[in-house]
Amino acid sequence: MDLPEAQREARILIIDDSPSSIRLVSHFVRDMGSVHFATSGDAGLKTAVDLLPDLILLDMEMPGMDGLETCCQLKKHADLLDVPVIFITAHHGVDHEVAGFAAGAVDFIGKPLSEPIVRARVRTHLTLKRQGDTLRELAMMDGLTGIHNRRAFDERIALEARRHRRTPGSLGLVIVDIDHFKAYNDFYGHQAGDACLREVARTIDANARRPGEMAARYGGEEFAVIIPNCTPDEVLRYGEFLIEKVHGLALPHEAVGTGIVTISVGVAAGEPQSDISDQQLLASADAALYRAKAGGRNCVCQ
Ligand code: GH3
Ligand code: MG
Ligand code: MG
Ligand code: MG
Ligand code: MG
Repeated sequence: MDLPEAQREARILIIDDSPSSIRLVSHFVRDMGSVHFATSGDAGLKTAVDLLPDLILLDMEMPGMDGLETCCQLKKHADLLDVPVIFITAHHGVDHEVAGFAAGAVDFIGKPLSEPIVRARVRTHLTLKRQGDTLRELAMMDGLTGIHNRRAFDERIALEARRHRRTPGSLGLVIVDIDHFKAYNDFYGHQAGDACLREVARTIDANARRPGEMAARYGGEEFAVIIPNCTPDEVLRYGEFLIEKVHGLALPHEAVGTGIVTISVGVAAGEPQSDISDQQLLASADAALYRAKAGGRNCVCQ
């Protein structure tokens, strides 16, 4: 899981048709993050989608698409919904401000611009944005292992199952369960059990880094991996690959015959463009995992 999203340098986007206004505002916020700009609503929208800024300073009065319309368009993008927009305007008046807030803005700064006011407001909204980002990340992270949690997994698998119905290529799902983990806890103690879970989680997560893939802690000692665009053969081989990786850790497990920690894996793949639901895919991988356990563990079934 890529965590330090909330720790990186802030990105500030200024959308304004006046170059002198852009120069002035850029100067005010020069040390508060990387500063980017666009000189029209259209260009600003495109830049915002690519850049995913942490804050947008938006001029109200622009030829073509004005600030209000630009703000409405920005808020239609799921990826930009949480990006604070501050209006900069020479127009004062209640109606004007109310319209701005209704369009999704978080704040207003009136012209003529004062450097301390611009800096104070930008700082406040960047702090709030960072706090929001941190909370969103924490809400999706498993506290023990640091990888994605069940909530993140549930959201992603539902999204992938929907996407899968419209696109070619099959959708692969892998469920991993540590073998004889109760015996591990009984033998080594719960703290050692936690450390073992972290090791296995790190290994699975490190091997689910291609675009679109996601590893998550699904439950106690169970993990799930989503692999988009993956044939049944490929997902089976991926399951074997994970078994080898965990085997390669050679974590001692003296309470069992193998002498080391092993995993059992169940895999499933939704046929291309079939309308299999996330629940069906899960049930199928779960049944496969059950067969892997019944078949002696330390193996993968489909
Ligand atoms: P099997 O090979 O059939 O999967 O056997 P198992 O012992 O692994 O399965 P079982 O479901 O009987 O036990 C799972 C164990 O995982 C029991 C539970 O205490 C342990 N466990 C679940 N979550 C945690 C955790 O967060 N930390 C630790 N240390 N143990 C956990
Ligand atoms: Mg203007
Ligand atoms: Mg289990
Ligand atoms: Mg069990
Ligand atoms: Mg187990």
